[in-house]
Amino acid sequence: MKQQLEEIKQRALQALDGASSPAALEELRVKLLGKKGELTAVLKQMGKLSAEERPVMGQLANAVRASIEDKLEQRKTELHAAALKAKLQAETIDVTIPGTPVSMGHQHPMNKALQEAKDIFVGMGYTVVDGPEVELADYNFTRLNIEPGHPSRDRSDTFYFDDGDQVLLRTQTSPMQIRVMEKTKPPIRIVAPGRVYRKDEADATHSPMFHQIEGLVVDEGITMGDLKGALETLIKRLYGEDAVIRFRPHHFPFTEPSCEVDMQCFKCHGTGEFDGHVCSTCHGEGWIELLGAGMVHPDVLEGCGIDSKKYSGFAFGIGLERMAMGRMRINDMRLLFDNDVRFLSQF
Ligand code: 2NM
Repeated sequence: MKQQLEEIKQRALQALDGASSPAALEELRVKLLGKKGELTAVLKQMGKLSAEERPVMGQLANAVRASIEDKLEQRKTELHAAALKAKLQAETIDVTIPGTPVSMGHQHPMNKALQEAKDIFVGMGYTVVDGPEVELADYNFTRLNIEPGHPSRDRSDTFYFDDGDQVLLRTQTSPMQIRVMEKTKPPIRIVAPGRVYRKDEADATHSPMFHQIEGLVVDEGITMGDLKGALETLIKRLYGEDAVIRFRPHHFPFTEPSCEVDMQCFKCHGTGEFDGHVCSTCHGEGWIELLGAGMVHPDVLEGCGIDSKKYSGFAFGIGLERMAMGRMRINDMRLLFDNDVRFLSQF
């Protein structure tokens, strides 16, 4: 019986060494250690042994079982490692193959125009201020000298939230200038960029939401000369040193005197004609309107607690869409709001 056991062990270890798959290992385990296995068969003969022999053989049988189990475990580990190695080799990744490109986004042209304008003003010593888009009629109209009944207050022009026409979507960013003037002592030098809202039908030149950047300078001795210098600097930095501009008298309730500033058309150079046709950029005018400006009305200053005998100031308002369209040769304002990537990716 001892010999039988030794033989089983030798054959078992050899067979296990030769097993080349987990399935073959399992088959061997059943064959060697299972209920109908070889070892069990030998153990069943233990009853025939003498009392002295029985424990000796029992020990030996257990030792044989243990070495077969150890071998099984060892082969299992080896086969698993080999399978993993083969899998890793088969799945080698070529890291030099170009990947799927990720398309990069970029700033919206309106944001670029806004950033450009802000940079120019910051370079001239202005501070950028930000404020609410939902405003009080008091800040948006009354304190800007826009009296009750003025057409711009009409419900057909302005978005109101309440029946009393007191809360609205700001129609310009000048309420921010009022907020700054009532809280800050001169000297004041600010620009207020942001969204403004008017009940305009959307067409090639209008949108019910658009962007403005409004500026305000208040100090002792500020004159129309300062206004002209600041705006000329802005326009030349935006459109180039050879930009030709003109100041034309105008009227705003919040400034006196007031003006509008035009730039000579960059396409027809002021002639109003291009290729024998009416110039499409300036519609034959020869000039392109850029902005409105003026000396802050003394009543507006006084309304904010600023002594109009000691201080004076200038203010201006620029439509950013118009500016961006001029700078980037865009001919339809709606393109700026459509968010069509085919358009946006050109900038
Ligand atoms: C414009 C044109 C002219 C303006 C005036 C003020 C304030 F608050 F100081 F009175 N802020 N902005 C102003 C002046 C705005 O936009 C076309």
